[in-house]
Amino acid sequence: MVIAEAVREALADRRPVVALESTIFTHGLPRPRNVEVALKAEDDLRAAGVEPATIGVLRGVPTVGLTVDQIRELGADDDVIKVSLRDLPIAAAQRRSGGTTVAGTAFLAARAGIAVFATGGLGGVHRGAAETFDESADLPVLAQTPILMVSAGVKSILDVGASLERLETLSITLVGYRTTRFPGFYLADSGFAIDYAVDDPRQAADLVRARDSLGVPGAIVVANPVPAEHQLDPAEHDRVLGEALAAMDAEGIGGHDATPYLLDRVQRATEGRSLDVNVAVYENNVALAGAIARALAG
Ligand code: PSU
Ligand code: MN
Repeated sequence: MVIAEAVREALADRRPVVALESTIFTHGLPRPRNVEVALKAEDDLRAAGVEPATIGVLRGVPTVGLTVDQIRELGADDDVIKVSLRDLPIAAAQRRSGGTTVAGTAFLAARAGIAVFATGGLGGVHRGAAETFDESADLPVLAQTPILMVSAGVKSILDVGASLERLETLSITLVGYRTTRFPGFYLADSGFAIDYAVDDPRQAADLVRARDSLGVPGAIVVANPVPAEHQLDPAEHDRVLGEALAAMDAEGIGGHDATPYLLDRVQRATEGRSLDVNVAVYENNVALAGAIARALAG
């Protein structure tokens, strides 16, 4: 694995660093918006005094701190694969380029010594998982990865209740940001309550210090709702998602194709409105992750 010099220096100087995933721009968002969003996230962090570390696999090399050109290359590559943790050895040995999921990114970020990570919405338990066993590797990997993850809950295409149960079973520390309503990715409120909240970045940083001093092995998830004025209309959300799930069933799609399929389908059915929400969710999470990284460094 390669760690970019800027990231290595920031870590050595104990300056704030935030890890960013690459599946969001290789598989989650359509071109050309994908690369614009990825680069803007980096610019926003730098403007806030935080070193961004976008993580992905470039022609077989797991890279922590992709350059602008490398982000453009991954974002335009038609053969780019989706790299969860189990796919890392394949991508490396077979010299493939890959967008790393939350699972793949969290693993590489923690190995590089990065403490804070931002995504849009975590993976979780898919609907129908009682039959298919389809649960994102994001959850078990976070259970064994000491990182703080900012996410707008789990993606609303999932079984949110089951995902919350699995977060509990897997001993992933979970707090809302200024709320005890669990966010629903496209929606500020998924309809589920959680037990605890933090009210500012300093309190989130306190959780990291407590976790580390106790030796608790897994991740802390800070569930950050999209501001209500940016959320998708709940009625439109429910209707479009119902149609997308039915279409996925009819086409027999599952496994690692399920998440990109559903996100794309919802984006098209909402004529891009869900895409704007997805981007707003992500920017909101990147900003909070930056503030937490600063609190942790300061
Ligand atoms: N958040 C987004 N868009 C995405 C993802 C997250 O706003 O595309 C990606 C993340 O990389 C996450 C993955 O890890 O979706 C989950 O896929 P799966 O359910 O196959 O594990
Ligand atoms: Mn899956």
